[in-house]
Amino acid sequence: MSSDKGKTSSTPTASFVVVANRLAVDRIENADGTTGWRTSPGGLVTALEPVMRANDGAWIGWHGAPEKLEPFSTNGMQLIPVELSETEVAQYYEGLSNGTLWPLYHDAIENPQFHREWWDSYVSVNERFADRTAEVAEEGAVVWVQDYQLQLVPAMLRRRRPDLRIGFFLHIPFPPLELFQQLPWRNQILEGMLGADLVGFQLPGGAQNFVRLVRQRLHLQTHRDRVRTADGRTVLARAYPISIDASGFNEMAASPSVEQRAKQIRHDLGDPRTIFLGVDRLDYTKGLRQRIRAFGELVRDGRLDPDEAVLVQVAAPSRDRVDQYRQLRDDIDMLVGRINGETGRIGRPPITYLHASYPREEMAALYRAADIMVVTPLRDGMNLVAKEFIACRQDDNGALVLSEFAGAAKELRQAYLVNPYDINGLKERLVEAMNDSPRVHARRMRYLRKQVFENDIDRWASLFLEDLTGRGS
Ligand code: GDG
Repeated sequence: MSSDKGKTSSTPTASFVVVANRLAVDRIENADGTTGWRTSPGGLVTALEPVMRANDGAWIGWHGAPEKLEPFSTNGMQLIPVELSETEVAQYYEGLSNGTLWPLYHDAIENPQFHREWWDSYVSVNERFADRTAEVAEEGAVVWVQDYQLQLVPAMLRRRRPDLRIGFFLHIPFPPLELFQQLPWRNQILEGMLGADLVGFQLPGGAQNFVRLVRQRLHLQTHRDRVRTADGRTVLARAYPISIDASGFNEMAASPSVEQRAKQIRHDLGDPRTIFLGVDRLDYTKGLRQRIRAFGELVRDGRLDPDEAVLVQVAAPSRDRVDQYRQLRDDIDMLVGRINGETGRIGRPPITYLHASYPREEMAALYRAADIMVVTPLRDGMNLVAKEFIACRQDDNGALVLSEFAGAAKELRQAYLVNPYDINGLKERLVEAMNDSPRVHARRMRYLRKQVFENDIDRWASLFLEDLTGRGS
């Protein structure tokens, strides 16, 4: 979809700017041995591409590699790399972002760690993102800042550029007061976010937590979803549940090559009656331990016959330099090994565990090949995997088992909802989803597909941008 050899220019400017921790690019090897960069079309890029193209938009972010990279343009989009030193990667990214904020915002499932030098690094990297954005944004530009790594950017940017229209969207849950209050830098974070004109959350609960905190901690006046700031501005705090490029997934899954590959996957698994599927980043929020234990017990207890039911678990490598993630990887390796060792037969392990990342087509083939998708996070801002599975099921068959604690559970009411901490309950739900009739599956799936297709990523982006720019309804 893009070229790696875009033109470079030293100071590109734009009237629409997205600021995110990561630049959506992958490093590629050219035929002549040189390296280049290619945009990687994730959901956010896909949704924003038309807006980007129409406005000659710019995307500012870290390119994820140690070498310095000049700005370049590709497919009507300027890409503006931000450099991070090794120490900053350790302190700002792996430290404060993923060792403090990530666990704290996810119900403190793992202990959040508080280190003052991590915070200092977070502040200075946020300053750098704000500086770079202030250079790139044209007079009166619309700037959309993404996620928990950059919560200070809105206020920093406003100080530099009061002319801008600034939006902020948090992709992960915004925690309840009791948890957020632990944060030694709680007021700074709230003030940082309040630099935006519009602060977006996945769920109304997150927006309400934010408004309550602002009222209690910063003593600002609030009314419903509005906050009156000390400098007399009004900031809106609202929910915009994120979604996926539903028709894109639908089309991909319908293609003959994906259909063929899905058949092949089923065949390679021994053509079992039921394939359970999990797809997650290897993250302790995703409830992998509970899910694998529940499945393992069902096999051990003889309620699932491993000749007829298998679990395929894809766990994409993630943050593997953070201690808690290394520990999780070892735990899961051991758990899967034990279950397969105790209950498998030659050539028939009940669990196929894949610690790897796959191309999107392969993901679509897995979604098509599966019967029961198992999405059981202990806490999740939204969870796109659940929506991707639904978008790939044009035959209205199969079922989704979904955690009550995924943001997606608020919209996907016809999934088989479950409390992932309750292993017995989870086991019952897996069996129920497996045994329900195709008619019941089809009725549920039709509802789920309607929900996902009516509320896709384009709608998400346009609702947010309409509220931010005051255009539309
Ligand atoms: C955060 C929030 C929120 C996974 N493995 C592979 C692969 N994936 C893709 C999936 C999906 C994405 O990664 C994962 O998105 P999720 O939403 O499931 O989870 P997080 O990564 O934790 O995302 C979450 C999201 O932000 C958006 O706001 O929903 O709550 O935590 O798209 O398909 N993609 C490919 N190969 C893999 O092996 N190509």
